[in-house]
Amino acid sequence: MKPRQHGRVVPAPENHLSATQVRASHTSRRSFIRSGVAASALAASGGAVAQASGGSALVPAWTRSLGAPVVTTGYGMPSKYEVNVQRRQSPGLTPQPQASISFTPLQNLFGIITPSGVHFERHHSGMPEVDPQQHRLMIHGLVKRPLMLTMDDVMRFPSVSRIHFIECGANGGMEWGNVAVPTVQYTHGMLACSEFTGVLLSTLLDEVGVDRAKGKFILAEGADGSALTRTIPIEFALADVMVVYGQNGEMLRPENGYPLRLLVPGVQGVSSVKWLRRLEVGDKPWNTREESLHYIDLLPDGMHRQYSGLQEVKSVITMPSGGQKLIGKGFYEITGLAWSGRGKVKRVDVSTDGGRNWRTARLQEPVLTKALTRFRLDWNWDGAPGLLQSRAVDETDHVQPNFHQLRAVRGVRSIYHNNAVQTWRVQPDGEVWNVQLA
Ligand SMILES: Nc1nc2c(c(=O)[nH]1)N[C@H]1C(S)=C(S)[C@@H](COP(=O)(O)O)O[C@H]1N2
Ligand SMILES: [Mo]
Repeated sequence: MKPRQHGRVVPAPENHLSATQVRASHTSRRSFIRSGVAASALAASGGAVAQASGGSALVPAWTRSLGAPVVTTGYGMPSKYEVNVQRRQSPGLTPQPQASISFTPLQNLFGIITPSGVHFERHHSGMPEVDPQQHRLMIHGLVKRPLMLTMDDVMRFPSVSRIHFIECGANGGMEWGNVAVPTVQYTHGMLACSEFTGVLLSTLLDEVGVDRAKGKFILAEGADGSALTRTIPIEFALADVMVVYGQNGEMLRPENGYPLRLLVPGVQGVSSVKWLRRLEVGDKPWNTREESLHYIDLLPDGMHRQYSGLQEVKSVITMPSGGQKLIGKGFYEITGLAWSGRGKVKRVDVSTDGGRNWRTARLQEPVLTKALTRFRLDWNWDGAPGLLQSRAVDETDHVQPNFHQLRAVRGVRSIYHNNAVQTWRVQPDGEVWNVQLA
């Protein structure tokens, strides 16, 4: 069935930007669509208007003049019309901006790669300014040849580039009890996906000669003020953990751990220690502050679950999503992201009626392990209220739970590891709201 009318999605104005900035970007989109309509009317009328105006009526000013010269120096920035695409902090979430979170604007992004400039940030003690000349990585503990590496040393090892997501374990943490935040940026925006380049940790562990009989765990430590430490089981370390210096084709950004970070694919973000300065091989978990006080799950029986690092299968519709507005009935492409810490996404089903009926979405290639996967589904909105949901299944056949299923096991007192199905309500006026179904 061919869609007759193309619907439009208008992003919600964000109170973090001035009203003029928001209006400017809306106006340009509307006028683009209007000139498109005028162009088809013109074609139908045999081009009479074009002839009368000497053929220039539809030729915009920027086509009739010289543009700005080639920029030969400097670092390129997005168009000024895209100024609304910003990382945002949740006002009131954290009292200190140094120990805070900024969220990725998932509603504005395409494909699976997160531009480095809008990759969410989570710092426990602010962002240190690390001089790569002075930075060192120490590898020691139960090893034969302890090493102290400079950045130059690290970059001489054989390297790999791989696309993986990083998701903070607390992503969605505000929504355990009920709806708390309006947009997908805040519900799911502690999530990003990049092409990372670096050295496999297994390569470095080979170099130092791990004591394979006793060395079962690795402690990773950051060089920031929090000296953040996390224990990583050696199986993970040998499988696919990377010591990373490259992100999306360039050096890591300062906020993402410049010049060196750990990347533990599929595991909650906290294990991907930034500004990595030390790796110690040991025989048991360290039980550090970030493993005993934080990043633990309070279960309904009052027990704490520790070391539950894996990010389970999850998905979310990013468009249409909370805070956006559909302008008129007609065709919309529902699109979103799916991922699993256990491997590849196998299938994503989408419902527009709150889970009564499901249709299988198209998955955009490449579908990569422990990476974001883009899904899409055609939808003709008839103007009736809708309840949009997506539900992902991964290659290990884990199915994303709904809130009832998740709460039956986990209760409502957790912060971390909420992978429940998200519901967006489309109202008859086109407004989209974050809701949870009773
Ligand atoms: N040294 C150090 N590493 C750190 C952190 C930190 O505060 N200090 N935050 C962790 C947390 S909780 C997350 S979710 C990820 C976030 O990575 P990003 O800031 O690159 O998005 O980094 C992790 N690594
Ligand atoms: Mo995190």
